[in-house]
Amino acid sequence: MGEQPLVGVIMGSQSDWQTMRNAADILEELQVPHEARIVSAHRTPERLFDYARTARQRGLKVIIAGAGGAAHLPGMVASLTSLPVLGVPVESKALKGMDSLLSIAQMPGGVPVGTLAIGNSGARNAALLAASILSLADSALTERLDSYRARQTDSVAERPSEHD
Ligand code: RP5
Repeated sequence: MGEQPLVGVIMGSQSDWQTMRNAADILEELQVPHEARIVSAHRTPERLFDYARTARQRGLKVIIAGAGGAAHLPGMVASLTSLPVLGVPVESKALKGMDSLLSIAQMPGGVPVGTLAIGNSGARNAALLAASILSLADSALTERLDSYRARQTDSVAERPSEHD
């Protein structure tokens, strides 16, 4: 998207993109200007500091941060900016994302990260929540979000089918 990004979708590794693209896809669908970047708390700490410290002045309003395993990225970003940070626990191979979930959710009081579900659902919901936050000051986005919900409701059949 060419416009000034309002949502930053960041992730600890290229391997997280398969999950985090679900967030980017929803933002695209809702026409929310966004950017996607790889920012690792462990491998590129200087990039992390720079990204988080300049986020507000660059015009970002919400940051969605996805990471797996020892998932310090969302918490570290939240420590460096007062923008809302939504954390997505990426499913890890060894512990199926329980490690990611607990390391993102168990923040000390005073440094909040809004933690979503493990994996693709969490990434999708982080984007919907980011859009919901932005819709507080954007009535056109509110309409797009409401239409999204209405389409979702309409897509649910009343009776189960024999064919999935
Ligand atoms: C974390 O380590 C990343 O967020 C990723 O989920 C996990 C594994 O990274 P790779 O070894 O696949 O680069 O920092």
